[in-house]
Amino acid sequence: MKHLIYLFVALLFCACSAEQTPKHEPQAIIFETDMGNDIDDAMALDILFKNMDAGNINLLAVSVHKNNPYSAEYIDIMRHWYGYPSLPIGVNSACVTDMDCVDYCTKVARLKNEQGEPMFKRTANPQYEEAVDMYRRLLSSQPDHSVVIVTVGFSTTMAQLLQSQPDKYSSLTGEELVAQKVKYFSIMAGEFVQEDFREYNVWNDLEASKYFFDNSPRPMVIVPWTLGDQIQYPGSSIANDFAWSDNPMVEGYKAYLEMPYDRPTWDVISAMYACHPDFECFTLSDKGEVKVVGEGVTEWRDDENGRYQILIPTEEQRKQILGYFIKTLTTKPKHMQ
Ligand SMILES: [Ca+2]
Repeated sequence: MKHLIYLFVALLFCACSAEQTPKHEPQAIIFETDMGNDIDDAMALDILFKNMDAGNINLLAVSVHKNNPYSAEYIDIMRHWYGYPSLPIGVNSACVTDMDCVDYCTKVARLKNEQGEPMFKRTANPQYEEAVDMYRRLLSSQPDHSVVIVTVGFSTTMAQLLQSQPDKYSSLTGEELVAQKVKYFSIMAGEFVQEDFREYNVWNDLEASKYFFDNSPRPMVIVPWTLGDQIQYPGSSIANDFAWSDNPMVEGYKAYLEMPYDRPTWDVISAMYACHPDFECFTLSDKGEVKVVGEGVTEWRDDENGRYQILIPTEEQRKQILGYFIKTLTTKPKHMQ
């Protein structure tokens, strides 16, 4: 009986769910994404919208640094579908682009329904703000050390933000503004298990990655490549759990690779952590520093005064994280319930 009680208490602590009653004010979050390069960005944005629904977070904006107009259009489709059509979207007209990826954003934007009309609602003639301007505008109006930036693509915009100069929104430089307003970065980047591994988000904009890791004035909680690979979202869930509606995330998943396939959840973990840092589904490494060397290898150095920590959940916690993903992604958005 005693064991059963312990089990119950353990389950209670680890019952991570987007619907859990918020313990505090909604966490302000900005989502920085290379939407379109891999499907985990779309799954991460789903997690953020579901936590908006639950009152856990206040998603201030989405900033996209993939230089393809369909990436912003896909995010626009998602904000309509999840019930947040006025959510600000920022775009970066000075970014690098991986053109070799399978572009599910374009495919989903072009989908038609049985009447031959676009399958998903979107904004007519949308106007998007430049990403760095949007960050400066939003950050300057937020309380000090209050905003979590979930950054799950290249570091292009983050480096540009740190290097930005005073403007009409703030008399502070970008680095000063981030130091004052950002709580921490929840970031998917790098690899610390496999030697000489050049991680995608790091090498695609190498100079920006080096600048960001060297100069960030605020802490980072890092999801490395191996962790994302250890938690695979099951393609069977995509195939079986979403019959209740056409869904842009699901259509993106189906368009990205040949179904059925399981997919690592790199960016999804960074999004979940920002929504639930207090939950006992996560273990953090000791503090340290990260150096980007060569052509995109990330080196870790233990340092008790370091700015960075790596997420290192146990095998049991990884199962709980996957359970959270399946439960949350398959939940209907609040406005459809
Ligand atoms: Ca990404």
